[in-house]
Amino acid sequence: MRPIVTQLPSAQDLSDQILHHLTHTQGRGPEFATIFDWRLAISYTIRDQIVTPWMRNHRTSRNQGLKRVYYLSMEFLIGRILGDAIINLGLDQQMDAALDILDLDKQAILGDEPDAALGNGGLGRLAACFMESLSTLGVPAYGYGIRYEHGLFRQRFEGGQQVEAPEDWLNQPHPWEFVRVDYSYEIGFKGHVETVDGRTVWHPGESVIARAYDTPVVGWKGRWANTLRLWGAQPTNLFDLHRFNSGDHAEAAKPEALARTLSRVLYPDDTTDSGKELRLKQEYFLTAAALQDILRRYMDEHGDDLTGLPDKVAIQLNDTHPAIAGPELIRLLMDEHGYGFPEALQIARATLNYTNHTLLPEALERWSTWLMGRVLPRHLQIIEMIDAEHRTSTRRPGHVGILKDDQVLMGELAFIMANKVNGVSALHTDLVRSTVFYDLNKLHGEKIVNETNGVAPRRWLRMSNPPLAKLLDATIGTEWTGDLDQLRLLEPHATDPAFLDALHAAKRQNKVALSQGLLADLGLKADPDALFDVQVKRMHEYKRQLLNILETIALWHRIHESPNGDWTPRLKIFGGKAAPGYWLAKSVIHLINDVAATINKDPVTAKYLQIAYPPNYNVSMAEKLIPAADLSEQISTAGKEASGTGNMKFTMNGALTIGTLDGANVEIRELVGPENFFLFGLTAEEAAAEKAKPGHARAAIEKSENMKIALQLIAEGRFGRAESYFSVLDRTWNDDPFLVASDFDAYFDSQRQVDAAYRDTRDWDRMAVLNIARSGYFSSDRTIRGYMADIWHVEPAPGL
Ligand code: NBY
Repeated sequence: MRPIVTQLPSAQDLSDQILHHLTHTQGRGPEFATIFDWRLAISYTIRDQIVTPWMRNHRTSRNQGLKRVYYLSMEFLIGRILGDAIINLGLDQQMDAALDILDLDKQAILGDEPDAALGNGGLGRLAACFMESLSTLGVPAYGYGIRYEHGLFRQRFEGGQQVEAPEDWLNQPHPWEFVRVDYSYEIGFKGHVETVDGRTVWHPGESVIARAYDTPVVGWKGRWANTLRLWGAQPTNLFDLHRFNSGDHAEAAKPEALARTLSRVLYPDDTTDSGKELRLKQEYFLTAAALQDILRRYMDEHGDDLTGLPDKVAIQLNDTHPAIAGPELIRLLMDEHGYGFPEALQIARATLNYTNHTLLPEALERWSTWLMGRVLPRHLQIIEMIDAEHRTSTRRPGHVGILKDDQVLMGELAFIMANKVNGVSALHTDLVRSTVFYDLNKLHGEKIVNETNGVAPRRWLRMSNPPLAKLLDATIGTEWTGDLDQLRLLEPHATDPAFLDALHAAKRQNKVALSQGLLADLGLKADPDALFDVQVKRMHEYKRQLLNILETIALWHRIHESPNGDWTPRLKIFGGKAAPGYWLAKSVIHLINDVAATINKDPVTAKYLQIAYPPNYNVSMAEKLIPAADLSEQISTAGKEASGTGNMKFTMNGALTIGTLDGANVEIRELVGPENFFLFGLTAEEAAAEKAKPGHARAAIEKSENMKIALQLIAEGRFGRAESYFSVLDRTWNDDPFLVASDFDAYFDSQRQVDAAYRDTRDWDRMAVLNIARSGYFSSDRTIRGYMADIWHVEPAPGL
């Protein structure tokens, strides 16, 4: 392909175009413009720059008949778009200068953009990083998701307790999307199935229209841009005019109501939902719209013979949420295009792949056959056919299957319908083979592969950490941004005092910014030289925020015992939301906030220990917290965290990790070197054995002075009425399924090693350099290359 010679606009060009959009798109003169008007004008200016490569790439893929990747995900946790787009287009300097010309404050402009919070946590953020890396690598791809009107709820604290409020990002114009009224598909639900002349016909009882909203996703250096296509639901008939005119206004609006609820709100549970009909409908809505779109595009480009589909189409199912894609693709091939079941099955299986993100039994999706049969009657029939075929062909009639105890097991369905199944870290993939899919793996030995997660270095390093990015550019050049392995070039600098000083200064700059911003807003006076110890992620028992706060309490107690001791000053930062119905996680939030309130006003320990829990942790907050962290808390019960991706972001930003041998921690530790990582706790195998011992919790607590003290202080009501956390205490003493007690002493001791290590600033900074230098593996570019080679068998567009 010919080289791309796009001329970057100058600062003056940009400022002219911003003024143009301000006037002609926003309809505002500069003297009246609000920050919002300016942000939109700037966003349109940047969007214009993306549209050119976007359309060119679209033509290339189409004209050359390239194979495409389709990433189906119920979640895309994008966050803000503007800053990332500026960086990827290589326009940061020009834009800074343009904003100077216009006398605008860049941070205020960027900060005005609402987060697109269309995801819960790691799974959704992974999808967003993958979209960026697919574009960076020049792989023709579409992301398919739902255009939720309300993303993940907003969190605030009242009396230390989580209160949820609806998120409302679309109550203002969203400048990044293009609505495609021409790409609309009808999606049916319910109704009945009938066989006419040997052909099966499903007559849905209700239906909605899926309408496409496209957001271009630009990759590094603006060389390629793909489409994130989000579906919004529209009513098939606006309303029943007859009914309306006869005065029955509520009944007349019913079709509209169904449509509006379908894409209204993201389910806020980061494990799994309890079989809600609306959730199943959302999953089918996304999947059915995506598959119709994929088949339409394939037939446009390659004609009506769908047997060649797997040569041009690779579909990735992000967890089981879109796993209805298997039966739906078979349905389309059989009922709409006339293929027989065996052929349809074979085409579908060669096209679909499935990523597993969890081993937690309560998080594995299952739907009652009753609900499935009511909402998707034809699909239930097809699921029964797939199940029967699988039992016959594997000669395991009474064995592993999709249907069990009147339930449809979505993991089994996804597995059986997939060409490849992948785990998201080396350890997790091993556990996928040996636990959840033990039987199926024995039947299909080659199916499971590992693709360790990664994160996009453009957003998570270059954009979010300007002081470090600048230092890296000056030390090893700028190529690391598109080739993160180049961070290795830093290693020789680990012994260079001048470089270590510069690195220390960069980290300190981020800590000062956090102290003067977010932390000051919380009413906290943070010492930027204290150790910033950060645990940010969804609130979940297996992630063990409880272990962290109990250790904090024990430490507080120890400081009280010798207030003149040589303690290492520490700021503990927590961030994260609990699913609204997850009572235990919510009482841990309450506990952390109450402990913070007590400890933060204790004059005896003030020099040494503070706690911050800023509410409403989201992508934008992560971009501030991670670059300011010295210590990354990755302390899940071994065997429970599939991978983690926050752990990778911290490592590349020069935080050291305190962690268990879980998920990708294992690989992080191997790569950065065990001597540059604070390891503690039981292994996955030991944890499983420990859990099987009756009375393990009580036995472990009895052995641990520090744990006993922490629990006692809580029970005495030192932080608030003990009854508030009774359920937490009770569970810890009597059940403790995530082994907080068994790992407590190891964690406490490891934290004291952290204290000691942090006092040797030179050596800490040296370890930080080695963490950064060896983190290149955790670029999502590497992950995507793995999927390309092992799963999708696609190439970047020629010339990229
Ligand atoms: O996926 C996370 C894993 O916990 C983490 O270890 C991993 O790094 C990450 C990316 O692979 N899983 C996760 O975030 N899951 C969800 O957010 C989620 C959301 C919804 C539902 C289930 C899981 N659901 O069933 O509705």
